[in-house]
Amino acid sequence: MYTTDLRTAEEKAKDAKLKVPTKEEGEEAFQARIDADEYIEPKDYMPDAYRKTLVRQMSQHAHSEIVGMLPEGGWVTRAPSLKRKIILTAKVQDEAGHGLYLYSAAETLGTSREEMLNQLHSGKAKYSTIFNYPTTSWADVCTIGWLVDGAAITNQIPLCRCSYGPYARAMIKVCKEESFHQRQGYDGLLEMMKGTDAQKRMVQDSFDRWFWPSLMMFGPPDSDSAHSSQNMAWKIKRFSNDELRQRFVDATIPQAEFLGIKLPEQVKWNEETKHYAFGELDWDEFWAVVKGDGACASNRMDARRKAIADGKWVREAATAYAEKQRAAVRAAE
Ligand code: BYC
Repeated sequence: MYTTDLRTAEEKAKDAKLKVPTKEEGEEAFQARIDADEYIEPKDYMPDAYRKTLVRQMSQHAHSEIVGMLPEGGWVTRAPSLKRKIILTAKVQDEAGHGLYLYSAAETLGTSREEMLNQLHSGKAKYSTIFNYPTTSWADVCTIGWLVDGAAITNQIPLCRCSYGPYARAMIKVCKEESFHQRQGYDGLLEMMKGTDAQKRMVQDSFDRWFWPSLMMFGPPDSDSAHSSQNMAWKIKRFSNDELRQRFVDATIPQAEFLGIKLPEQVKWNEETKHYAFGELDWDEFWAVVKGDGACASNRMDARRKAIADGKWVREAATAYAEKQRAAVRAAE
């Protein structure tokens, strides 16, 4: 009789004695590895919910990188000098690279890039709220570098120690590049603050519009964060949304003061806590933007869908070429 089981009788007897762990035992052993700060790798056992939340967060992160290219990409031709154009082009290309690392890392969990992109384009998957705000001046491009990339670094440095190995490793390179982005943005603003009154007003106006949305990048308050407690137990997140938001405010306010920006009245140093207080954010606005009501939401998705449709022939040509190469290799063997 035909059989695919090629084990000897001895091996079969040995295997029969092996005890298959129950789901509970598997999850306990998994949590013990997390508690011991071990990295979880793609072929290791992981609970379905761990896999699911990682695909959710990593794909949302990847989508944010490629949607984030759109507001800045629109300014490449309008950058004020050749130097600024070159720097901005490099930054926008870096964001594409970040998307690539993140989609690749997420694919190791068994969801294809095509599937993740379909979820973005059908409106099922989220991307960061910040990219649904309009970029109306050159100062906005610099403010995005300073505040948006600055907030991203604050969030992503702890992700370099995330329990899922491929995500943690992707974050190390991303953070190095984001820190260049943050500095180029701040440098652009410093330059403008040395300029005319109109340039200074442009910087102030830009800060006033982007400061609050940049604080919303850290997600809802801890009390409303559905995923935080489990994701912290799994060491995907190392700090809560509110902790990271506070860390970002504390680092950013002295930088704003150095620039000569007038701060919102809610922002005040608290001598007791040794932190800057900043009052309550407009959480109704946050949830409305999360649900797709942002000023630029439909533009962003139209641009993404157009890019996918326009690039179809390139993907088909690349696939046909790769197939031709494989056939040539097979023929030569
Ligand atoms: N925007 O339970 P919570 C960049 C959703 S891009 C939209 O706290 P979690 C850059 C959340 O998904 C940087 N949605 O969630 C690129 C959840 O909804 P679902 C992007 C948000 O996951 C180009 C619900 O609200 N960085 O650097 O524990 C140019 C409840 O939230 C947002 C990342 O993506 C938001 N802001 O924590 C320049 C970092 N916040 O999924 C720069 C990786 C929350 O249940 N992501 N939601 O339907 C994270 O660290 C976490 O996912 C978050 C949220 C802190 C964002």
